[in-house]
Amino acid sequence: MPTDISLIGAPTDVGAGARGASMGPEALRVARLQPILESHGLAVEDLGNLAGPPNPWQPPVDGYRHLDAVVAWNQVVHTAVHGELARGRLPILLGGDHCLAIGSISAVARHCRETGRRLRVLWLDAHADFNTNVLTPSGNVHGMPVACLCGHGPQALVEIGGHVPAISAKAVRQIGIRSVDPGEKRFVHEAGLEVFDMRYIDEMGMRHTMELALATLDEHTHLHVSFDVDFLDADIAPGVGTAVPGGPTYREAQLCMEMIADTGRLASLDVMELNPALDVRNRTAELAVDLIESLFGKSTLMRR
Ligand code: 6HN
Ligand code: MN
Ligand code: MN
Ligand code: MN
Repeated sequence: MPTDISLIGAPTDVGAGARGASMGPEALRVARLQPILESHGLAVEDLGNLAGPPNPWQPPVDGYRHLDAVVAWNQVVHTAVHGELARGRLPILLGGDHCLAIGSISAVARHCRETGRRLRVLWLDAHADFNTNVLTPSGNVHGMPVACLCGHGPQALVEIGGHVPAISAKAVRQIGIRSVDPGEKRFVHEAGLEVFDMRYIDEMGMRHTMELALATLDEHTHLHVSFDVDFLDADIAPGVGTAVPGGPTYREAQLCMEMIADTGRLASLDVMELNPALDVRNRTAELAVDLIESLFGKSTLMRR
């Protein structure tokens, strides 16, 4: 796992149904993400914020809201994330809404193809984000990134990484899922996505869930974590645009992050959907930073 980290801010909410995720990168900085990671011996460079078009705040056209702006933002994210991977660094994308995972994960997938690595994506989210323009109830592209990455979406998004599909559904493990739209549900099954939903976590526990989600990693695996902050239970993480009750508790989320850290394979990260306009005194940003610390190996006691 690289220990040189690059923070990349992507201050936009073009793919979301509520305004405010555009302030996510700054809230994570205010919550001291960089100094806290540095306190664990990591070398962290903050590249500042990417630039893209403003949010037009228009209704959907053809089942997509703001498709042009979403494409433009994902192109700059793709270039930035791929550039940092090529420099041998570990990019942390500070979102921004979750549509930007198209740019980020397509860059990771391209880097894996170029370097002969095997990709595993952990999608931590309340939502499956597997809608299409036909299935979507909202037209918001942040509900579509996994489908786009698997080749189901508008050409301009599906082709961003230059390889279609950018990833196979087999590379993905979804964890924490508890809100899936009716048509989306059928499509998730049809595509064969591996989903560890809240029912599964309730019955089997977070430990067993993560053992399965992290099974069959090896030294050639590039592990990407796409952390949608609404993964967390809405009671502990109010600062998100699409909060859903019944998510992982603080302890379950910590264990999830710690078990990912233990693999030593984490090589890129998205931190998405944090919405400071809906937060309470930056509490959700601070919680996200606390969990990211665990993801990078902070543990209560020295471990053998
Ligand atoms: N997210 N399934 C809903 C939709 O509008 O497609 C919600 C999507 C939420 C997306 O939180 O990243
Ligand atoms: Mn590369
Ligand atoms: Mn979500
Ligand atoms: Mn999401």
